[in-house]
Amino acid sequence: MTPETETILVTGASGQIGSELVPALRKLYGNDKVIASDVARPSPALENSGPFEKLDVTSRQEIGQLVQRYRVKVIYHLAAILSATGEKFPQKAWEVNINGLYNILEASRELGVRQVFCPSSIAVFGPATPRVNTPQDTVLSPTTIYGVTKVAGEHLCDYYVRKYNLDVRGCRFPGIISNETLPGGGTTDYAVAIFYEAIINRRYTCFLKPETRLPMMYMPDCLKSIIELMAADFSRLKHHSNFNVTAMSFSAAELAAEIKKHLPDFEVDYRPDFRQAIADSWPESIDDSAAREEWGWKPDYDLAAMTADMLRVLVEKQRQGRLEYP
Ligand code: AKB
Repeated sequence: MTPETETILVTGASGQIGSELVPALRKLYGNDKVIASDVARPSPALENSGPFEKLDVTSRQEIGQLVQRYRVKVIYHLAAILSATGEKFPQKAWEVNINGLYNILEASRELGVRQVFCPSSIAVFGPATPRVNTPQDTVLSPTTIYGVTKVAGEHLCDYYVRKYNLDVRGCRFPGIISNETLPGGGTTDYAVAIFYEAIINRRYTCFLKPETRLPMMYMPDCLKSIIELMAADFSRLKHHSNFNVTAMSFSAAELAAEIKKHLPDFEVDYRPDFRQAIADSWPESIDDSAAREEWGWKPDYDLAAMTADMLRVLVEKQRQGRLEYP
């Protein structure tokens, strides 16, 4: 567990996970102990609840200055370019995902950071990997640049564990479904957009085929996995930065049918685009038994519970005039 006196830095704090992880960490460790950072402008909620610093993770100097100024001991490194944006801008994906991570690890090694969390992704897998119940330790031959950076990132993190005794941990996240901040530039983003469109327009055009099945997780489980993995006893971990974690798997059509149980007039049509090939290269479901054995991972939300909660929260936001969707 992070000692209460330690300062925590979160990169990519304005993103989908960061915007909910920062409040969760501030609740646990105190507002002033958690420095939120991002290249993008913070939301008022993020800015008003504790320190926020503009940070470009491709600048080693900026990271070093922040770590020194706040005497940072723990870093949650969330800044990344996701799969769909990565295919549009592969050089940028490499720059942010690889050079950014290298800068974070080097600053941590040099400046006495104690612990680092860096998310990985189901994008580490590729067409040659078993697609159903994908094992923890298996073929990693991704076909996207995002996947390539995540495989390299996992190995780099594990190298710092072995070589420098830096405590680096990470999960291979599936698609994350949330109702606070929209995801940006991912292939699994449809599973968030569909809820907003269902509530606002009762119609959604999905960019994946109806039968496309992917592993997914609701944000409360995602936050729980991060916090529990970081608190786990290091000596019990056989893996470090590459834990498979999952909560549910569903196809686009199954998600639409679940939403229809609550909103019977909801209609979906399907117009697959370039993201279909990315989704087709990823597993349908993954085996997270290593995470369960090594640090007690267990999700709380399945498809039915997640759908009911997403609709409850978003409908309430709409009632209060706070439902923001581009
Ligand atoms: C994406 O779709 O790129 C991400 C991921 C699965 O890592 N949500």
